Amino acid sequence: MEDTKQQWFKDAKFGLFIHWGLYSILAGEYKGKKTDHIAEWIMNHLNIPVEEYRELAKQFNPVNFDADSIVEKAKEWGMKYIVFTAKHHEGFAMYHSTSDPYNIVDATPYRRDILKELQLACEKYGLRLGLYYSQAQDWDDPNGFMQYRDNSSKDFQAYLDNKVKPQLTELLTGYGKIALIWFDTPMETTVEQSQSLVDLVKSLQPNCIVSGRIGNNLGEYMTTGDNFVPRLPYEGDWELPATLNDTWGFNKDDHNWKSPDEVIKLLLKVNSRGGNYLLNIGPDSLGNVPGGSIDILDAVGKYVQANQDAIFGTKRMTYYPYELDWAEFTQKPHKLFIHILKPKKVIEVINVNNQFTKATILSTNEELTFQNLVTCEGSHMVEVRIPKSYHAKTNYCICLEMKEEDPIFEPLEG
Ligand code: JFZ
Repeated sequence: MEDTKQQWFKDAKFGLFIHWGLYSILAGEYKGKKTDHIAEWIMNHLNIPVEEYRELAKQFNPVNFDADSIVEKAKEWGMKYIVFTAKHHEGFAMYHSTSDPYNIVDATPYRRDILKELQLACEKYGLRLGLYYSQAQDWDDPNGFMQYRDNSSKDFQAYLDNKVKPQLTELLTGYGKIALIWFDTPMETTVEQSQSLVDLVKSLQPNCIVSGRIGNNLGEYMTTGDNFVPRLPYEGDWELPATLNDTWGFNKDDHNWKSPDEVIKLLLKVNSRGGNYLLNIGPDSLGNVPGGSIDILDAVGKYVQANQDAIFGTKRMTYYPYELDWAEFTQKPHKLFIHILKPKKVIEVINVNNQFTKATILSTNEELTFQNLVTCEGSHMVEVRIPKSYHAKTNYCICLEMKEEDPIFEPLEG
């Protein structure tokens, strides 16, 4: 394996995104009006004036927030890194900013530095800590960009110099090792401006990775949109940020939770295409993580723990020209993993021309009967018999060992 500072990112596979800010207090509704958009955008979508929005800080008192238990859970779920919204578009700092009093310590009754607590918990449980920082949009700063508004009179450079750079410096000097900065929505940021932020990050922490949304192609990995999975394995480093319902920030009315099965399938799809799955939770105004998301993640975590060997240490799949609704594949040298997602009695994988030497249920090591076969059309396939006790089961993984390093998938002919 190549040894780069970004190797941890290539190996991470699964991370926890945390969207949390003053918008969590509103939970999707302001003065009787509901937003039909993602909840952290409520200030923008409902046109809440800055002075009114700022008042929210005075009631932010998330007494139930427990960094330790969230990070402990993330570890249990198999996640390797956390990305926390240090400052979202609303402009409020969720850490003790010394350059701007509009922050969790100086502007709220809570007065605790949430980020410091997350840092210590991450160090305790061995997870990496990354920070979301909205570098272009800032709806609180008169010179920060605001999408869907006229930004032409703004002095964006002044905002970068007076707010962004001091805050990035605080974040990269006060909270230990920062694994990555998750920049977002660059809008009209110029190449020079993006570059100056990259330079600042690297001057303070050379190993801190910069996300694709720094803009101007200066990021060190690609980020896709919510739940957008590339069709083909993607060669570079990439990450799919995803919600468990339809919002990032907490919305009390959004109960559109994905099922654990959907989430497991998505995780495997992302991993098999060589990416990391950054899955979001949105704590509420008291710091509680919605029970719905905990339940899903507990179920997903069980799959991940039982099948670690087929997730971590895997590499981007050799391209297979079929989509199977009952399975996802992952691979490692000399191993092909078939994640079984629908009940099966026999499985057939066609157009694969390897010499398979052994088949087992990954989590129990139980050996399975299998055959390398040639079809009447002359293409190759492998057939594996599933033991009776598994016929009704879903979400288990079969490990096929093979002589060759990689699967040899035959191209489609006709
Ligand atoms: C951005 C934010 O505006 C949003 O609030 C949230 O933080 C999310 C993770 O990131 O939203 C985007 C930005 C870009 C895309 C999708 C959502 N995109 O490129 O598809």
